[in-house]
Amino acid sequence: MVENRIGECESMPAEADAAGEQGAFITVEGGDGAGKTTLAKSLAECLRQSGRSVRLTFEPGGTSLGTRLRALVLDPELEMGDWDETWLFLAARASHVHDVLRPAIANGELVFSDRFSDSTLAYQGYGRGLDLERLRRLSDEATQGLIPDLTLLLDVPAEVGLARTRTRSSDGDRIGDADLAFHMRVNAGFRALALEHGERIVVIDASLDASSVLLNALTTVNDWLEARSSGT
Ligand code: T5A
Repeated sequence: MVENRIGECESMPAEADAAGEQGAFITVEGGDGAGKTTLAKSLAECLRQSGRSVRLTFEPGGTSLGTRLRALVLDPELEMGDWDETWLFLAARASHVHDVLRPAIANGELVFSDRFSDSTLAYQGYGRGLDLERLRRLSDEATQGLIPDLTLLLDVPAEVGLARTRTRSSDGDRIGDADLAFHMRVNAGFRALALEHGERIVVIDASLDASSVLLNALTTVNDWLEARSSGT
């Protein structure tokens, strides 16, 4: 259940974005157990309380096809090559983009996606060692050029994130169960992407408690919405 973090939500002005009907696409990224799902749900709740039309979605998933592909790609019993894994994530993303993301953005919704293309670059590129330029080209085809307006990158040491995920029961996760060195490469990859795309990726310290992470993320989203509505 999502905690109702009233105090943090109150920091969100009701009329933060004068152009409230304009859609936006915001992604939440980070390593396993960084707290993306927790944050995305709380953010969506706060923004809905401020009267916005908010869509919360995730990858891999978000569509019927994506849900089936998620089960396949995370199945610890299933062996697959690194490019096979990549194609499954890209297929899930393509259906997510044309069935969910583009229509919701066009409809004026504030769309939050728990993971998107940066995850493919961080996990399959930096983590698995696949060619980054090829991944970028394929990703661009899968998304038909859709780029997030803003990305919140939750940064936490890999061992802290993994410890968080391992406190809950799970049937196993083919990627989450990879060794610590893999997850450290993924995190380093996310940080490299943040340096490369400083215009849209904001790094948030996710080793803080969940309320502080939410407050920092709300401030970031609010600042971005205000800057957009004032045209700066
Ligand atoms: N993947 C995905 C790829 O390899 N390539 C791709 O292109 C894509 C899209 C599944 C896997 O697929 C990989 C990455 C993943 O390995 P996922 O379902 O998003 O993707 O998997 P996870 O990142 O593992 O998602 P989790 O739900 O496990 O982690 P979250 O969402 O980051 O963390 P969350 O919010 O569920 O929190 C985990 C625990 O920590 C607590 C929560 O209560 C929960 O118990 N928590 C905190 N504890 C302390 N302080 C905080 N600030 C906390 N925030 C949350």
